[in-house]
This record gives sequence, structure tokens and C-alpha cells, in this order.
Amino acid sequence: MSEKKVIFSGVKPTGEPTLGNYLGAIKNWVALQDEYECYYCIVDLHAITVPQEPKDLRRRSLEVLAQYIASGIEPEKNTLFFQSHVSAHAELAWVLDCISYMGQLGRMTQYKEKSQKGEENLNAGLFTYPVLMAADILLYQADLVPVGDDQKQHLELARDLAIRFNNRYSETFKVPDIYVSKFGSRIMGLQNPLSKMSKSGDDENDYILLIEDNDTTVRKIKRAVTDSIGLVKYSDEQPGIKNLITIYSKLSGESIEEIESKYEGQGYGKFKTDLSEVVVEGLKPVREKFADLMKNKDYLEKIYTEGAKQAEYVANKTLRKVYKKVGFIPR
Ligand code: ATP
Ligand code: LTN
Repeated sequence: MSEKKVIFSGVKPTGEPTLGNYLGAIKNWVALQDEYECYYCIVDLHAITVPQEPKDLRRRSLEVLAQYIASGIEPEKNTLFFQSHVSAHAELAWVLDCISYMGQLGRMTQYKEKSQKGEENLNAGLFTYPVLMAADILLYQADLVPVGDDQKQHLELARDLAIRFNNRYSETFKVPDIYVSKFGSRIMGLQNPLSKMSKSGDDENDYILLIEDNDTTVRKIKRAVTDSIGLVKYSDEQPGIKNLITIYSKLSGESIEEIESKYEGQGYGKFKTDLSEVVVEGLKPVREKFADLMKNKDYLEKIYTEGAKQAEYVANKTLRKVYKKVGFIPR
């Protein structure tokens, strides 16, 4: 058994990953890969809680895998796989469904937002979505789950379910901790800096995609909402500029103070031009590597096949324990 602590995280292939996914999640994973035993999953079962065109889902799932690797997540060091390839996820989710309370699930913000929007396809999967996420995490006995700020509530639920199951049956699951970076764990929209940058938004100027033309990125930054104050200052009164400074800092490694003083007395024009360069340069290696990887589907297939094998071994071990504890007759 490896001595390393375990990490589990995932992105759902519902749309093209954004700069928000990258800065809030994927980029942090890269830094963790040496110290931890990491499982990075493409959570395709979660993706179908909203309607998907099958061929697009297939293409995007592979693209997300390529984006993980292009971002610096090394397949030799981590387990990379598709959630649907390891059936234990759906199986454990069922067992956890049976100890989940409707009331608690109904209070999940993500569900409430979708249901209040009058979503036509308000399916049961959307409601139990966080239970499947708990199953993802608990199957691997994860110590840490690196996610963006928006996932805190789901992580709380995963912890609750682990504790509830352990109390009811006996110690089975590790109770996972959340890992949210102190800064930049919620990248906001470029057009609406009061809500998070989302890949399922309608306005394409609101988000920067991890993979898109450099010219498109530059154009979106040029159009990003600022304000009439005219100062490059990290302040709650200037949510647009605050968000752009966050992006600048996360990608350049310069501190907020350094950025503020660099642009003191200058307008937004110069700041935005430089930010475009920082973003384009920062994403350049990812974009280049991605293009190469997508030309080599055999390589990708090897990685996810091997990944599923490794993941399945660990996941089934936990599932067997769970089945035994709840009273199913062993096979
Ligand atoms: P959608 O926007 O379609 O609801 P999503 O991007 O939130 O999807 P995932 O793809 O599953 O959903 O998210 C993957 C990871 O990216 C999660 O850890 C999530 O917290 C993080 N993340 C998503 N959006 C942002 C954001 N704007 N800022 C920081 N982190 C984010
Ligand atoms: N619910 C998450 C995606 C997700 C996830 C996970 C993240 C599904 N399973 C397990 C971390 C660990 C989201 O909507 N961003």
C-alpha cells in the first residue's frame, strides 16, 4: 500500500472547460500530483443530468482527458479515467441514496438554482447528483478533494454521508476534506462579474475557454466589463477589475500589490492589453500540447483504459466492503 494521501477530483464534460475550471481546479491538481496519490476523473455520468448530444459528449469527454494531460497532469503519476468505465460509482451511489435525506438534497444550491430556473428537464438525476459525487470521492477513500469554491456544499454532503454510513454500520469510509485554494477559487464571468464563469452559460463573451483561438481570447478580454472608476484596484466595489486582476495574478504569479502598483495612474486599456498577453502566454503550452494529443487517439485510449483498470481495483475493494456491511450476500 502506498503511504501517500489520496486525492480525488473531476470535471464534467458538459461543455468546453473554461479558464474558471483551469484556475479553480485543474491547475491546482498539477501542483498536487507529486505529493499525493491522485485520481482525476472525467465525470460523464454527471454530465447527463442535463441533456447531451451523444456524439458531442463522446468528443468532449476525450477532449477533457486531453486537457488534463495538456495542463500538466502526468498520466504516469496519476490515475485518469472516465467515471462510466467504473461501475462501482453508480452502485455505491445507490447505496448512499438510501441513506440520503430528501430535505438535505433539496437544500443544495446547485439543485435549487436549476429547479428555480424552471428547468424543463428537472430530472431525478439532478436531485441526486451530489450523492453520486459523494460516491466518487468515498470509493477511493480520498483524504482531499481539490475543487472550486462552488463545490463546498457538495463536499459537506459527502462528509455527512461518510459519517452517517460509518455510524450506522461501522468505520468504512475516510471522511474527506475539501481543498480550495485561498485565492482565485471562484473566477467570475467577464460580462457578469457577479456570477461564476460557467461553461454552460449562453453568452460566449462571458467565458474564456481553455482551448480556443488566441484572437478570440484577446477579443473577449477587450470586451470584458469594467467600470467607470478607472483605477486598477482589487476592490469589491469593482468586481470586474477585481476578477481580471485575479486572473492576471493566478497566471503570471505576480501578487495583487505588484499588479496594482504596476498599473497605478494608467487606464484599463493598457492593463487589458497586458492581461491578454498574460493569458495567451499562460495558456500557450496547454493549447499546443492539447492539439498534439488530439492527434494521438491511440495514446489517449491507452491512458483511459489503464486508468479505469487501476481505479476499478480500488473502487471495487471499497464497494465489496460496503455491500458486506449492508447485508448483501457475497458473490
Ligand atoms: P457548469 O459551469 O456547466 O455548471 P462547472 O464548470 O461548474 O459546470 P465542472 O466541470 O464539474 O462544473 O467543474 C470542474 C471544477 O471546476 C470544479 O472543481 C469546480 O468547482 C471548478 N470550477 C467551475 N467553475 C469555476 C469558476 N468559475 N471558478 C473556479 N472554479 C470553478
Ligand atoms: N460536482 C462537480 C463535479 C464532480 C466532482 C466529483 C468534483 C463530480 N464528482 C468528485 C470533485 C470530486 C461540479 O459540478 N463541478
